[in-house]
Amino acid sequence: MKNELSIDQIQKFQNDGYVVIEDFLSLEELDYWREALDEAVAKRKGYKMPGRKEVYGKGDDDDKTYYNNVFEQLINLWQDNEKMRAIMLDERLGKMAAQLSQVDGIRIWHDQALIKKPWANPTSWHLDTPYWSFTDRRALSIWVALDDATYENGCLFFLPGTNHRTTFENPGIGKNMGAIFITYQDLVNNKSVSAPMKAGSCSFHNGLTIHGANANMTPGFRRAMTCAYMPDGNTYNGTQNILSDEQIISLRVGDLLNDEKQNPLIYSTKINT
Ligand SMILES: O=C(O)CCC(=O)C(=O)O
Repeated sequence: MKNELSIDQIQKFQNDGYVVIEDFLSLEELDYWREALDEAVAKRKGYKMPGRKEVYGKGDDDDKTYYNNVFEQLINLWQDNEKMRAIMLDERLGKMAAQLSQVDGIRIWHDQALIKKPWANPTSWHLDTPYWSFTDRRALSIWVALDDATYENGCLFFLPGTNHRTTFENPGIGKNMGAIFITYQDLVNNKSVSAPMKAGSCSFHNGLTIHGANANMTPGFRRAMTCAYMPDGNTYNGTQNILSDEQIISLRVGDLLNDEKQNPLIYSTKINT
């Protein structure tokens, strides 16, 4: 795994709100991630999350059939598959996320497999952090290509630097590709940058960087394994997102989100010296 970051990569992430790392995984690691994904997806039997069909705040477009054909979205596979658990709890990933976002500690918010099936809809321009149950401009995600991600099958696109200009207002992933520019009219002329990736390459993006993906115009699959990271020390903001009904009942706005079973601390400068 190419887990050592250069100063330039950190700087690029800070400036542009994303960075691509080519050939992040070795061929053996890529095989292992794919195996983990296949096993974990098969075990889920269509459930989006352990024990739950829906995710609060996702797919809230009226037309669920449209959203369901943007990608197959399976969340927190680390919680019910040993291989995926080993992958996601790897402190090297946590250290990269901490270095890029310049924080002392990193917790998993949630992992997710995002599988664009043949002929899938595009992923409209959106932000991530506003979906989540905490409010932090430094939150970020890793996105690992498990198939070649191409212009034809749905590679990612970013609007560089928008992480410095967006707020927590988010129209979400709906049918209107450009809905976000109704909210952020001042960003409508920004140039987008594509991020085609070979299988095994990855990107990190800040959750407030505007990003999206092409439709899948092919009969093949575009599989990606991703993980959203929460800087340690964050508190509950009243949004349910991936939290269970039981957790919501016991949480008060302002409570620390530090449940190791839900949001494990995978790297901290205080522990990993
Ligand atoms: O894979 C996609 O189509 C979109 C990915 C995305 O929005 C994300 O990882 O935050």
